[in-house]
Amino acid sequence: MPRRSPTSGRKPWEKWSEVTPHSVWLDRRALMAGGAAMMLAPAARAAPRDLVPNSRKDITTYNNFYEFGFDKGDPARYAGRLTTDPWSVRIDGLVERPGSWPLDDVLKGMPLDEHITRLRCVEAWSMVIPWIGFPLAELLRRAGPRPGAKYVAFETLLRPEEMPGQRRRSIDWPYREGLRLDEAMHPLTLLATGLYGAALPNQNGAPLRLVVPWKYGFKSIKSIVRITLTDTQPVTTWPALQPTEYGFYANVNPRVDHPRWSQATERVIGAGLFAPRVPTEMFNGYAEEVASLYAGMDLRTFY
Ligand SMILES: Nc1nc2c(c(=O)[nH]1)N[C@H]1C(S)=C(S)[C@@H](COP(=O)(O)O)O[C@H]1N2
Ligand SMILES: [Mo]
Repeated sequence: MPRRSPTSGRKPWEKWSEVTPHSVWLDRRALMAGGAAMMLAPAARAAPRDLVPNSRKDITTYNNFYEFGFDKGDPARYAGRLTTDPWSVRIDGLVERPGSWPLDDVLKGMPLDEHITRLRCVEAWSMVIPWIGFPLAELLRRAGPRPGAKYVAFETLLRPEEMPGQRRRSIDWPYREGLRLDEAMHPLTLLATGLYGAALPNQNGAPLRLVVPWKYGFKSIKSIVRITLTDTQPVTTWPALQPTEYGFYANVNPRVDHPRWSQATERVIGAGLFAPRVPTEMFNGYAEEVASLYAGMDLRTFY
């Protein structure tokens, strides 16, 4: 079983320094079921379905990160060149304490923990990823949302010299995302700095990326440099590009199909060539935790 390492003299994401091989997870899960490993228990509650993480290889070689190309293998091939240190994050808009901070200062005091979550891409494939991260709410509380704040907007780094995909103008760079403030404050909404007990690989959005487990994967914006609190719904990359195909909310919903394909089932990455597709769950299996956020909304149209 992996041991918790001393944190002194280490980068925050190295708190969980032992890389945990896939097989060890099964043992750890059995232990947690027995209540013997509370110290290691993931803070994010498990979705109803079995949460055995995908292999590190699956997670780091099958990616969407269009700044590095459209092919699933492009991010692993090209993102290594991205300079992620130094890195700073600007927090502005409707906050009491706006400013720009080096990443180390952003992470100072944040409760880094392991969170095993499902990721369901709008393209109808899925994986399970053992993140290292902390609730976005912690950082927002530190910044102090002002009374008028209703939404949170996020921006990815704009650096075409290191991001070859940004030299194509097919997308209005930088990649942008957004959440309603209550979604952003929900304890399942994370900022991740690592996975599998090590620093986040560049292809997964180093050094800081969003994780919103109940929404389609495109909401989980990578390599964040700016977080802005606003009073109006922010313009976000995919709905701006294809408003008939993608919406701002993008909650996983097996009953609302994409105009060009069904969302009722998904292909589980790593399950093998002949594995059957599995049913997609409402809110990606997190309905119990998040459905109340959408009380009264027509979920057939708010996709
Ligand atoms: N900046 C940025 N963030 C992004 C993307 C992207 O192209 N650029 N792709 C999104 C999509 S479509 C998905 S499914 C997830 C994939 O995350 P992963 O590669 O870590 O599995 O990242 C999301 N975040
Ligand atoms: Mo995606």
